[in-house]
Parts: sequence; structure tokens; C-alpha cells
Amino acid sequence: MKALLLTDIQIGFCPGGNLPVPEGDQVVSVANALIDGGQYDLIVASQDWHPPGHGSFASSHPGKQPFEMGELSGMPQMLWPDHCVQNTSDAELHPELKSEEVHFIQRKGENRRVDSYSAFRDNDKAHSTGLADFLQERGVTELDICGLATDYCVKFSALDALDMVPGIKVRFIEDASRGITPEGVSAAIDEMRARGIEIIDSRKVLKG
Ligand code: VGL
Ligand code: ZN
Repeated sequence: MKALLLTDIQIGFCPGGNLPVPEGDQVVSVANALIDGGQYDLIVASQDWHPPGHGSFASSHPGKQPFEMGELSGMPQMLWPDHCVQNTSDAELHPELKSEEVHFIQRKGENRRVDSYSAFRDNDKAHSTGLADFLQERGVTELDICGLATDYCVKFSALDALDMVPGIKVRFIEDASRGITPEGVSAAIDEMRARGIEIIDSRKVLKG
């Protein structure tokens, strides 16, 4: 079983959104080509889904600005602009993403006291979303990951897939992904590669 995980391709992470990733919207057409390519038995999307006043928001920390480091439940935490608040347009999947072809949407980041970059578990690793069991139950042995942002949610999801789904093979689709900073992206790619994740582009998927 081959699955595709489309990570956080949401309005909030695209230009014009509250936490825009440079060129974030450019992943949409590539993601749609992957969806249409017919290579995947299962397509999953993750959705950052924060309650108002989430502890990762700088606005929840008096005196702090977005992109400063702070602390959340005793752990160092990058403080973000308010983003992807539940039931706001910022949290919606990108309107041009073929989300009608997505079989399952995994929401995350709902606990105010801990951030959840990974689609599989919170940053403190204490609470799992259930996505690892979902993939394992369906017999997924190969998982391709792409989306936003490479240096945060994509990387953490890819590493957790390896740790949490026994025997799974993980690939990162670079041209279907964008990150917040260039340094963050290259460090994330190095880290993924060092863990045995194959770095590919969408052409490799589409030619079968
Ligand atoms: C993300 C920062 C905060 C992401 C989510 O999707 O990469 N980054 N929340
Ligand atoms: Zn978030």
C-alpha cells in the first residue's frame, strides 16, 4: 500500500495567509498532479487546527513578538503569529487543492499547551493523533510526504512516520514542498536524508 501525506496545504501557510511560507501556493499544482497521477492507494492531508489563544501564538505571551523564542509547558517554543485558528478561512485547505480526492484529513495542534508540528504526535511526544495506527491498519508500507512547511511540519511528520509506523519506507517530495527559511530547509533535508528518507521530485513519482 502506497500513501501520500499532504502536509498543511492551508490558506494560512500560503502568501496572503497569517503565517505565509514563501511560494507556499506553488505546491498546490504539484500536489494536484500527484493526486491525479494514480500512484497512490491512499491520500491523507494534515490540517493545522489551533484553538484561539493557542500557546504557540506570540499573542499568548505578553511582551513577545512572532518569530521570537519563548516557552510552552516548560519546552522551548518558537512563537508564531496567530494562524490556522479553527473554523476560520486561514485554517482551510487551499481552495485549489483537489481535497475531494483526499481520503482522510488528520487535524492537529488542538491542545493549547503543546504545539504539534508532526501530523503523528504532539511536540512533547506524549499524545499521538492516531495517524500512525491508521496507516498501519491499512497496510501502508510506503509513504510519500510533501507540503508546508519543509522545515517544520513536513520534517517532523516524515521523521515520526519512520519512528511510529513499523517497517515503513518514507520519501520526501521536494518540489511539492516549501519551507519558511532556506537554511531551515537545507538542514531539514540533511536530517531527513541522514535518517534514510529518500529525497525525490514529483517527476519520479509520476513516471511510476
Ligand atoms: C507549521 C509552524 C506552526 C507548519 C505549523 O505547518 O509547518 N509551522 N504551525
Ligand atoms: Zn501551527
